[in-house]
Amino acid sequence: MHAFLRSTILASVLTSAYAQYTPQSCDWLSNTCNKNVTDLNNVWNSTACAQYALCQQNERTPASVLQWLGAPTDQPRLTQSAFSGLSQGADTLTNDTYSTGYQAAVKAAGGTYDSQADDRTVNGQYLIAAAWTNSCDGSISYSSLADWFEHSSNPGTCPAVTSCDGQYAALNKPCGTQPAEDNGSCKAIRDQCEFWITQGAWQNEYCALGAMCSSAEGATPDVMIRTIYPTYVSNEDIPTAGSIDRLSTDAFHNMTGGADTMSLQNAIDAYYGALTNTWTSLGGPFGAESPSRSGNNGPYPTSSDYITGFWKSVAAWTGNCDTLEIGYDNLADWFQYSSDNSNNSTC
Ligand SMILES: *[C@@H]1O[C@H](CO)[C@@H](O)[C@H](O)[C@H]1NC(C)=O
Ligand SMILES: *[C@@H]1O[C@H](CO)[C@@H](O)[C@H](O)[C@H]1NC(C)=O
Ligand SMILES: *[C@@H]1O[C@H](CO)[C@@H](O)[C@H](O)[C@H]1NC(C)=O
Ligand SMILES: *[C@@H]1O[C@H](CO)[C@@H](O)[C@H](O)[C@H]1NC(C)=O
Ligand SMILES: *[C@@H]1O[C@H](CO)[C@@H](O)[C@H](O)[C@H]1NC(C)=O
Ligand SMILES: *[C@H]1O[C@@H](CO)[C@H](O)[C@@H](O)[C@@H]1NC(C)=O
Repeated sequence: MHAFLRSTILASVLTSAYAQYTPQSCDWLSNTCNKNVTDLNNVWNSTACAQYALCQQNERTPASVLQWLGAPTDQPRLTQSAFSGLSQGADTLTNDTYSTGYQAAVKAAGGTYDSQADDRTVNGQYLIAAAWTNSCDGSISYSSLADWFEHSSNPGTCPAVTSCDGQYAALNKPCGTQPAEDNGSCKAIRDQCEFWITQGAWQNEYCALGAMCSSAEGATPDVMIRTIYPTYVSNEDIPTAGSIDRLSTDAFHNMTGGADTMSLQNAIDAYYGALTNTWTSLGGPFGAESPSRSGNNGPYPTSSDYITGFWKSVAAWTGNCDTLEIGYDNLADWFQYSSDNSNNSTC
């Protein structure tokens, strides 16, 4: 079973190295959005630059597009005129008007659009912006999209919904920052998760704990999984949180010490336990590493309040604020479904 998974991963890496997540046609737009032709004091009045920022979003934020242009950071909001260019004159931006407008923009920039290569990723770009603006119903309004241009680059600003279709995450990176008490501990947990993630993230306690602590930096389970896969694996080959097997009852009982519900104290113990005598790899490529106990510990959080913090947001999502005790089904649901329904509440 594991050998099968590994060879699948390795084989798909070879083909996906060529399948970039950014549409291949996106670069053409730098012919019509660049520092020579764009009004640098009103960049988001340019349909071409708005298109470019949207098709680059997995690699560059709108703020880094401005930086690349050498334009001031405090730009006026996206103008209605640029929005109309994006939406082909329609009041709202839909997948259809976005795709049609994008294809026209590529042609206008002197480029060619290859449906086979780009339809899926262009649709993916649309869905990312739709999720960020909480517009999964199929259309993005002018003001929501203007908000995306204005705010989506700001650290700590998380998307409303991670993904409209469970395939394309709104951000590949966490959108916030870890509190100081984390002290690098969450990364130490995620580094261990890497050894087993291709066998199903929720089949081991390291990835489970890693998803929970990553929520402290605004990363959903989907984003945590994508963070752990190497960048050479294309998004389409990375499983989403909801598409893999539910939390294993073994991993759950390891974290609860055998109890039927997981308490705050269990979470604290499991977290510190996972940082004690940590795993390291004796070698091998991603998906086929040889994990071994290192004899090393930590780094531990500087305070267990850190664990209390993320545990409370998980407990709020599962509706267990009264006791902070979470049963197996509820916790397993959090791993599967919280990426598509981030909820952002805490106890
Ligand atoms: C801008 O114009 C300069 C001078 O004509 C040229 O050298 C440069 O390549 C142009 N840059 C872009 C991005 O078109
Ligand atoms: C925005 O772009 C449109 C179309 O290119 C142009 O007519 C208009 O004058 C621009 N508006 C501003 C404020 O620059
Ligand atoms: C999005 O629009 C494109 C072009 O119109 C189309 O090929 C694609 O099937 C659409 N995707 C969805 C999910 O509707
Ligand atoms: C549970 O813990 C035991 C003992 O540390 C370990 O052997 C086992 O692999 C763990 N199981 C899971 C699913 O994490
Ligand atoms: C915090 O991290 C530093 C650097 O890794 C480490 O030396 C220190 O022991 C950690 N603090 C705790 C409480 O483990
Ligand atoms: C997230 O929000 C809290 C507080 O408003 C609710 O109690 C939870 O039920 C909700 N969780 C989900 C999955 O919607």
